Amino acid sequence: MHVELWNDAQGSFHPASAPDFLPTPQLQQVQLQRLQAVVQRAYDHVAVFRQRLDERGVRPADIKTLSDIRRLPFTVKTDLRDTYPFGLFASPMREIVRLHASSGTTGKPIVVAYTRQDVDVWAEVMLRSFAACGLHRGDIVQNAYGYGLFTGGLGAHYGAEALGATVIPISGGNTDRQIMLMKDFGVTAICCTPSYFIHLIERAGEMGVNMSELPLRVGVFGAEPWTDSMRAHIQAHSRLRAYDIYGLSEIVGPGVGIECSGQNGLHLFEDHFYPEIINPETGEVLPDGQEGELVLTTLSKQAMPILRYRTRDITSLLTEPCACGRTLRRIRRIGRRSDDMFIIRGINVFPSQIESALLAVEGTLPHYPILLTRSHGLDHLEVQVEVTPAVFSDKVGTLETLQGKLAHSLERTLGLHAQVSLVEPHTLQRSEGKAKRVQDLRNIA
Ligand code: DLL
Repeated sequence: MHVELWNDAQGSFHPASAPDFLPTPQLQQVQLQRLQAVVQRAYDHVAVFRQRLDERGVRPADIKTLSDIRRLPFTVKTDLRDTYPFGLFASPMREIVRLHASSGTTGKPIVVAYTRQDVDVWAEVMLRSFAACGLHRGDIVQNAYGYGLFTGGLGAHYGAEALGATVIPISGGNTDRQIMLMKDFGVTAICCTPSYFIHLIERAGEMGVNMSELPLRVGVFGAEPWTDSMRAHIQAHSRLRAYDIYGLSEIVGPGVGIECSGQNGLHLFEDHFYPEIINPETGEVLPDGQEGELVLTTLSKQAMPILRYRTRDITSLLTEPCACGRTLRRIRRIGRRSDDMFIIRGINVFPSQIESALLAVEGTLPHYPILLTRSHGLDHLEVQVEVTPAVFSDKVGTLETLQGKLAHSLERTLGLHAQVSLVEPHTLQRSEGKAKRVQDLRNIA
């Protein structure tokens, strides 16, 4: 990790000497060198990439400028599914020190891998993220992102440790304990999903703890879309400033981009992740400022380099320079996606996963409206399921058993609890075109 180079004699991190402030021509030089190396690596070690480049008649040596990136093929989520589990790895297993996983579009998760150097780069971008929102040594960081296969917990953990902050690795859940520790340990920063923090505010109120009287200064919130009005709510009910952090497992996890004190767009760590914005319909690259789908290329990943990954997240690249002085380009906050994935309690869910979980149980029909609501800051997922006439005419006990089986199947597939409501045959509205399965009543758009 280069972080040592950016530390002062006391070992404190100095953001000003990090690449965040490189003059653009120098940054572009770094990007080009890394792009050339990563394309070569992907070509040499990953059969899918080699085959796709060969099909287009493109050789790694053809990448002579940054705009040559447009000659490379896109990578999409299903490529990770189709090569499950290890087909995109560019390093042998003995060099891979970590695996994480995230929801795929069907039952199988997508798997991502890191070498020692990848883990260090990840810690570096998370450290730079924390520094951008004003954290430093001496801060006490409560990390309520989930630890485990999800990238949130360990990603934030390593970054906060690299910064030299004190980390409380509490993970998600256990709300009352979160509040007790916040109070007793004098926590100054919290990392979690914004919806969970809203829940924490509410529960604290019930427990007689006034968030505004705690020393909390900074919230690092992400993993799901949230609006400026949610930010206003959070900042009005606590003393902290709420910062938006963005990332995705396929690229690294959290730490792809973060807001600075300007809270006006997220700086991308583009010395490691190269951004483009495309028209999601045509794939055409759009000029800066125009809204479209964010495409990212990993510039330094060893274990799993990804070329031009279509994130499905809709945003635009902001062109004006930022008052903070960072030269890293910014993206507008992400409010929606171009596919049907939704995020509930930080967990990514595709309707297709719900379908396969339901159809794995006998006695249901493939009509299943999905209802998302929020109460007391907590997201709630309800799936209505139409049962077959045969099951319906059966005894009440049969319906209850079926309901239990469906809930269990959903929980196993999605990793979260869903309420299952059974309805009579032929009562749910049939769609006449593309089924709009998800009704999101959480007021976050
Ligand atoms: O959610 C990584 C992460 C952890 C980011 C903690 C921030 C904090 P995945 O589970 O792979 O990774 O989900 C990635 O979540 O493509 C977006 O659609 C959405 N997402 C993540 N951060 C934000 C954000 C992590 N700040 C998917 N705003 C991404 C809006 C976000 N959407």
